[in-house]
Amino acid sequence: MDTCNTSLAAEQENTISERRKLFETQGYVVCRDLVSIDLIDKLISLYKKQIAPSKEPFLRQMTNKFEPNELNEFGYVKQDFLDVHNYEKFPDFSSAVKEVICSNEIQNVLKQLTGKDAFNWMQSLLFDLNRETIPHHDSYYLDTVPGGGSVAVWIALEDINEKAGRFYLIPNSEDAAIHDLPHPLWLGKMQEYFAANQDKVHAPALNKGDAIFWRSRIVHGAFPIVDPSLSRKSLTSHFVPSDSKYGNLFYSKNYLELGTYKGVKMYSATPPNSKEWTIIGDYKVGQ
Ligand SMILES: O=C(O)CCC(=O)C(=O)O
Ligand SMILES: [Fe+2]
Repeated sequence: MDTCNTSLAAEQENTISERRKLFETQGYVVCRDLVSIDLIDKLISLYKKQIAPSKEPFLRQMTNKFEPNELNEFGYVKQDFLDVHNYEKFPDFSSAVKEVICSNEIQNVLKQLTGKDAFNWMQSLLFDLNRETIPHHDSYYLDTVPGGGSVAVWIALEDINEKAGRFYLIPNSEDAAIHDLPHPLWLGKMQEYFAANQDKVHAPALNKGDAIFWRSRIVHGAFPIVDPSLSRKSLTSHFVPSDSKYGNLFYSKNYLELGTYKGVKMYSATPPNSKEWTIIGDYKVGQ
């Protein structure tokens, strides 16, 4: 368990300091067999029993709205699930998410990679299907203030078939951090950067329990679906060091504190059981 590998060179085991160096230079590390399969099985079983068949509206990152599930012809939910750690009506499911994210395995790697003692868990996002995420970096949306300090993790909840469309990253892509543009223009610049750096794009094959940690300004996304009958179950989470301010390129944000789980401070964009997207205390950087 817990073998963090390089992504570009031959994937060899790394010491903690080598991992940290890779995270700093390349901007991400792939960690094989990091998360307990038992914890993932529990999470997926609750997802299949309680969440996928539910008629409840769930908060979606893509639309910032609460919407009921839409299933594709193979029975997979098309939309994303935002802040799955904050499902008050499904406490067992949310606990299973917390068990994964607050596990020593995840929390220790966060600390090892950054040298920070503690992290605030700002967001979680579960996918049943590949959403074909377009190239972007997270700092535009979510980061420390000043930026560059947040860390994200992507966890494979099943063996990911290449034809489901893999998650990819571009090593050393901080030079793409095109700031202060309106969203559509910025996304266009991200697409251009992706097209110009095709040869560098890295989409590691990931199996259930593997995880990738990346820094907030690393460009990433997901390749298109080749075989629509395949699911692509993943769980991501975003963290800021507890000694940092939270926000993004434009704002500091005061998210809602949800309490602590296994010593990890949890936050969410919305109060539990709300029916509307709520922005809590957004204010401009410097005000
Ligand atoms: O899983 C994906 O396709 C993208 C997830 C992502 O970009 C994120 O969580 O920051
Ligand atoms: Fe992202």
